[in-house]
Amino acid sequence: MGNEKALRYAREFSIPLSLARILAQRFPEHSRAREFLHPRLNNLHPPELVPDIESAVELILNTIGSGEGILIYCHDDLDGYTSAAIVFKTFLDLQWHSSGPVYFYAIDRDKDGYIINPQVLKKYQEKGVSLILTVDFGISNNENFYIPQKMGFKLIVCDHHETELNRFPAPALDPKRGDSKYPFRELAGVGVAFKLVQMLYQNALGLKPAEFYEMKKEFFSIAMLGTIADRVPPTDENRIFCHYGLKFLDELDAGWINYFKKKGHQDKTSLYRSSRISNPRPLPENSDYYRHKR
Ligand SMILES: [Mn+2]
Repeated sequence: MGNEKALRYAREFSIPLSLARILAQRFPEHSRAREFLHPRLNNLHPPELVPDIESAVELILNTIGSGEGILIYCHDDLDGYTSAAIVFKTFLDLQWHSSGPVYFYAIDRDKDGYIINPQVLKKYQEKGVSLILTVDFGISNNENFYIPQKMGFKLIVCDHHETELNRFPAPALDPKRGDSKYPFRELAGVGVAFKLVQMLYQNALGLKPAEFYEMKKEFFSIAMLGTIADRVPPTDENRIFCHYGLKFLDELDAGWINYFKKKGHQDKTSLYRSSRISNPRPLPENSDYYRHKR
């Protein structure tokens, strides 16, 4: 029986029998096997299904429109940095001349632990920040909601960690929430950030999903790095991010890709692998780096 399936997979997908045997074991359902071998952008789930995403988008677009500043508060690993990177790039894209500054801050585990640091927030409040957006961080502790809100900030938490909370005093985007209707709960932090920026582009610029994917190929490659580094299961949307992230590298001429090439990672496969074995810091450490008014 198993052998019959393997033979069928080998024939239909034009792959060696040894590979078809493994595939038949892992994916007895034909459509799942095909999806794994040939990931399709069409199989990405609608971002609308992420909890609280509509209110988060509204809050962000209002903040950008009103000229107030935004602080992206991220986890200090590759998933956090890549999440911050695509959100940061999106905010710059959607800004116009009267928009406020956009900053990012990576948590300092020794100094801050896993609770938002009010001293850090205070510093950015003085620089005109009114909205805190956490990425790959924040959902697991109540304090991360109350500290910014007590200080008068607007807040959005965008995360993929488990949480025992079931009431959220601010938009909390996480497919692992108990009440989440999102069809795939294993996204990395950068996967959730990808969904958020997709909704932002779609709402702000009136794009369709396919147009967004075409316009922002780089985001697939960035999402690929965080997804691999966080070691989330390489299935469903995670596989789509990695498949297309790798494919699009060839077409992209971005500074960070050239950086990896210059560092001696000569081909795209080694860039893919290096996100597993190294933890590069593509963003300046806890920096004051920001872009103000274009
Ligand atoms: Mn993560």
